Amino acid sequence: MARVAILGIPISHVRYSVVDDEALCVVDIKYQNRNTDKQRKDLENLLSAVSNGIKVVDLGELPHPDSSKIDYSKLAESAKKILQNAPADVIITVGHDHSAAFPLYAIPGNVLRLDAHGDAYMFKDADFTNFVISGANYMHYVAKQNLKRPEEVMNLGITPENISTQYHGDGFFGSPVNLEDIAGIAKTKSVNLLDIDVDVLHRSFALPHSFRTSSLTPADLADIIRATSPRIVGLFELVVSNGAPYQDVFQRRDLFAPLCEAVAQTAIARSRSSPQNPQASFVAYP
Ligand SMILES: [Mn+2]
Repeated sequence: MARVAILGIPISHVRYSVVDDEALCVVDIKYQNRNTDKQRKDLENLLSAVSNGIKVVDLGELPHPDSSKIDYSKLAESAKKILQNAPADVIITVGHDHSAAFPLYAIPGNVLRLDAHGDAYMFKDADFTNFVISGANYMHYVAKQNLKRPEEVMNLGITPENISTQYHGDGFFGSPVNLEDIAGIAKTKSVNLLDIDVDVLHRSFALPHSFRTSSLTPADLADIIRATSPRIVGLFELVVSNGAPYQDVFQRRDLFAPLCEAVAQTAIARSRSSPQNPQASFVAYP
């Protein structure tokens, strides 16, 4: 039976302040144990409700030894270990601050990033002195630290007026695309990670806290999931503005049921063609 696993990455922002267009200077990001417990449970229930063709596995939270200072290289290492070995066809990761997606960029493969923002604010201190990773700048860090090559990432900051890779700092990651083309373009690359900020949805579907919204519908997102067939789907910014988790987020079925259905279908398709299945990967020669 196809398997979908759930992993929480419990990083929340406590304080955020945009100082000017170029630098986001005041941030306070915390690792908060068990902060995704209710969301993982609700997501598990929703996945099981929309599809009886899958088994849902809760992987718990990405572990981190110390909550006072986040060590992103340790998180990246454990993300690699857990996600590459997870007994699952598709893994959904849930998190609050979008910087929680950062550890996923340590995992090999192409990324499609969907957001109302590019999350690649530059820092004035180009050598990263006093750099604090946040949901506004982590893609700048990914680029500058060469965690991914530009051709491995399609970073789309989509606004209602303009579908483009805007806010991406210094020209990394491609050029503007049309909304209708996203699934088609993404299909031409094999996408391992689909990194989604829920503010990429149109405001009629928005969660109450979204700072700014975009133009996609849940059906658009479901189409993109089916077209790209990713192994990892990250859902981020599942918070209210004061940093507390938006507890009932997965009870918004209008928003998340289509995504869960698409993930279940992807898991079923991947389980049938999985190279991990020895019967599928070895050809019997006469
Ligand atoms: Mn974001």
